[in-house]
Amino acid sequence: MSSPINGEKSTVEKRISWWLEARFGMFIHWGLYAIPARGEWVMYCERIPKDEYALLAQKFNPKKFDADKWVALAKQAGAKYMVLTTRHHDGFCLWDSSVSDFTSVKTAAKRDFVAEYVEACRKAGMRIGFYYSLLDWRWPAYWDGPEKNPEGWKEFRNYVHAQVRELMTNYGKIDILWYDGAWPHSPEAWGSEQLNAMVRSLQPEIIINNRSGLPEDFDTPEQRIERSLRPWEACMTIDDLWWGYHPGDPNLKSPMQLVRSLVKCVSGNGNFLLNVGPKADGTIPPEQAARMRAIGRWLRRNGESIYGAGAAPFQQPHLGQVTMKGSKVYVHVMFWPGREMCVAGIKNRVLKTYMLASGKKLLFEQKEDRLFIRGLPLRAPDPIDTVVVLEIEGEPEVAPPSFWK
Ligand code: FHN
Repeated sequence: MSSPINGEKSTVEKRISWWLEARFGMFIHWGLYAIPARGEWVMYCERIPKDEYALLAQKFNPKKFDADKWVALAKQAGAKYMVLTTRHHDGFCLWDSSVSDFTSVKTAAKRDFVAEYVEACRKAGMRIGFYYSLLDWRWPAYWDGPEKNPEGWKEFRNYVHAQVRELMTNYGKIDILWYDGAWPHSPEAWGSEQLNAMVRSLQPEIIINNRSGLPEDFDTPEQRIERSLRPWEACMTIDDLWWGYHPGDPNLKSPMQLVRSLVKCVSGNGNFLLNVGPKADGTIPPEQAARMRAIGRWLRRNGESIYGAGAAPFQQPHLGQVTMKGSKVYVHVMFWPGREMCVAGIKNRVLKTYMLASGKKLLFEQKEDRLFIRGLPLRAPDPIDTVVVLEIEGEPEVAPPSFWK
């Protein structure tokens, strides 16, 4: 990513460097759909007529909404940025849009939740992301498309561009624009080139995901961890399937699964964006909050192996995942081998080994491309992921296997 001539950081690299360092963000899907509490696609899946669905806005008055509490939870989780659904596919805006009457300011709540979210993030030094759905199920032109309904599409596209302009203009510095919902239309149909040029003119340091139909700054594998040569971020639900609140989806991922997903992302130079779906009253379900806090507890002991870390050439599938930062190799031991561990394939001289969480130094012996670490406890000190640190000499070098010789 650096420019080939003088190693200077490229413009993209400069604006995305904080994000690559951050590694972990909290996604929030919240809106009218939290009232029926059957996920964010309830309007579409249950074919609720838009006028009937719009009645929900008269009931959406979340007295318990407290953005400071959301941000506090993100901090407790160890997240370094947040991404809030400013408008999802149902068209309901959580901000004071001048091009829509279907907003949280002009209906029962009479509140600009985006403004409250931004203020809380800024107060806490939390990086601010806006999710924005290009598609809006309420517009017939979205369903017709530009070919069938060119005039209607033009009006719809102007509405979308106007809303993005509002979000980029009225709330100060925004760090991430997380588009969604471009399908099935082309970036040309959305005017994504012009749209993102406008965004960058208003927010020169913003980073933009790849879901306006253009690659922009980072890729966004969803519900899967898929490494990319470009900057990338895997986004995941905390339960099986739903982003919006859906208590009927009881299969919440365990803290172990969630931490290991974060580690797997970082071991592939990726970020992890984990979603919570607040209730209609604005509170985050306690079972979701508990998992976020569990991640935070692990990160408080092991965050050095995540923040600013990335892939290492020394993968150890028999032990778990490996991340690296500078001269430190972090072996994330998920399959505890017992009192002795063999880390294979490191050609570098190993200077020191120790447990990251406790700092306890470990006895080790290097025999060519095998490193034996001994005197370990019989059971994993941290069943979720015990991190063993290897400090190596020089640039990382992999020793090609030769065990058959
Ligand atoms: O349809 C949306 C879905 O509701 C959710 O917002 C996810 C989050 O990345 N994006 C779309 C599905 O890909």
